[in-house]
Amino acid sequence: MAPPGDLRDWIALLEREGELRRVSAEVDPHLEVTEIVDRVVKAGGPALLFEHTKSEHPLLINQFGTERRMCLAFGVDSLDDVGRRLGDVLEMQPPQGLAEKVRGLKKLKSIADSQPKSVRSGPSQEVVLTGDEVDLRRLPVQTCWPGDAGPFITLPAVITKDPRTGARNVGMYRLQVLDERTTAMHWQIHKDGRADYLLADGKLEVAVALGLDPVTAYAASAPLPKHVDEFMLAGFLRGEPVELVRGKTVDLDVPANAEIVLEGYLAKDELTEEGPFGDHTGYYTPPEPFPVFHVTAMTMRREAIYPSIVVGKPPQEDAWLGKATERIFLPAIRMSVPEIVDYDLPVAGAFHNCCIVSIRKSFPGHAQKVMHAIWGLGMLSLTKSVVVVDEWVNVHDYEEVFFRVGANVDPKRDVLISEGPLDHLDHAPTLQFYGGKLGIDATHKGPAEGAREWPPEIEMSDEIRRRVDERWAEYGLGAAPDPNGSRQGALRQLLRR
Ligand SMILES: Cc1cc2nc3c(=O)[nH]c(=O)nc-3n(C[C@H](O)[C@H](O)[C@H](O)COP(=O)(O)O)c2cc1C
Ligand SMILES: [Mn+2]
Repeated sequence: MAPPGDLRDWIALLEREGELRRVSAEVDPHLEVTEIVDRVVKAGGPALLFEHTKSEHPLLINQFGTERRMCLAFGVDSLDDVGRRLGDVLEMQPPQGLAEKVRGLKKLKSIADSQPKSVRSGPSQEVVLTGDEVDLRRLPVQTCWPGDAGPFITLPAVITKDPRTGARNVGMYRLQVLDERTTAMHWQIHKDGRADYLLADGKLEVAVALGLDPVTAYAASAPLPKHVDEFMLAGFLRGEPVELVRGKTVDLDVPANAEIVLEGYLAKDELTEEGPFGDHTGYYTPPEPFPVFHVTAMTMRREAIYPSIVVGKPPQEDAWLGKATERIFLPAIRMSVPEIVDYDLPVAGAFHNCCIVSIRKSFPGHAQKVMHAIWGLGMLSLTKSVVVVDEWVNVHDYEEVFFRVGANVDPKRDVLISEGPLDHLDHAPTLQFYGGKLGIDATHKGPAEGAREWPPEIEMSDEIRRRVDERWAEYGLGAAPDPNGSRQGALRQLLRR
């Protein structure tokens, strides 16, 4: 099934699948929406389309809030399928024989087709407001938490160009609405949009797309290398190029199918206090200076739908955007570190606090090598703690990981304390951006690593297992117990997968 072409296709798909509820009661984007969504997300509930928001525009939220909806968005049965498609292209080898050549050509075509396509006009410019006509307060922008500094646009795709190369970047960076025509631009120090800004001379043009098809919206949050255009990833994952139209007041191309586009610029060195904001760390991030975004045009579809998301104490809706990234990028990570079998970024660890990784260990110090690899790999470099386990350990089963850490670790020998860059939002380190790293080697070790002879693990023999399977009914114990049976509450599943 092809992924949806725009937000309205997506809403229709969600509705057909019983994954969306329309709410006709009037609700207030000031705090009330958050409390509703917080309850619905935690119950694994549907996407919500609030039709009456004290503004002309309906508000869509929780579109990504379950694994099933994430899979619907990508048109797959499992998020690993998306990763495999990407991995297939990354691992392309010179083809041997005709059949492989044909398959290879198909893969190359899928890359060629992922390039964004320019079109002359698009629904995102049905309504064009410029200059004094622009009024951001007409959008149902949420104030998410009681301590927030004001309303924040939380699900944007922020488009910039590298002033040196012209290469496009798309990133999801929240925007605090300051008045009718300005917002703050919260790109953190490790992010690509900010790098474009630092390279700009005087001014940097920016466009912000709101209300995209779900794959393109996801792509804005994907941690690609700086020179790779997130719209290209979106085109590749959708199997159809992202269509772009020229901005009305900026020299940037914007998605033709967006519900709303904000065009404008940042003046170099014009900063404002951004925050506080109730963040995905579960804490408020304190006020900090960020650039001011001046909106020169606001273009829209007629009856535009405004998309939003709430972050806060995990788990929230963004958990599934993060899980999508975790799954989609596994094959790419394996390209650089092939001994990695699997990894898990626990939702409760806000993604950057912990990475559990299983490896095919083949030499002394291998676990330490992989820790350092993680600390040197793209956005994973900000990971605060890394737990390394052997290839047979299920990294998504946190109880099993806890068992391995408890059983296999001599803290004096197997815990590595290092230091390096940390997430912009991490409030724990003494210094912002820089601090301690923790590596825990929970793999099996032997004399070559200073351990004693490692004892064998307890396993029942296959023969006895088979016999008990066959004879289970004879024992009169009812249905055979499901090893995961009692543990599958919706929340628990989200936390453990
Ligand atoms: C809902 C949501 C909100 C986000 N808000 C921000 C933000 O305000 N600032 C930021 O720097 N990153 C934020 N991120 C993370 C970035 O989108 C992510 O790091 C992305 O890779 C940035 O794009 P870039 O790699 O092109 O810089 C957010 C992610 C999600 C899913
Ligand atoms: Mn980028």
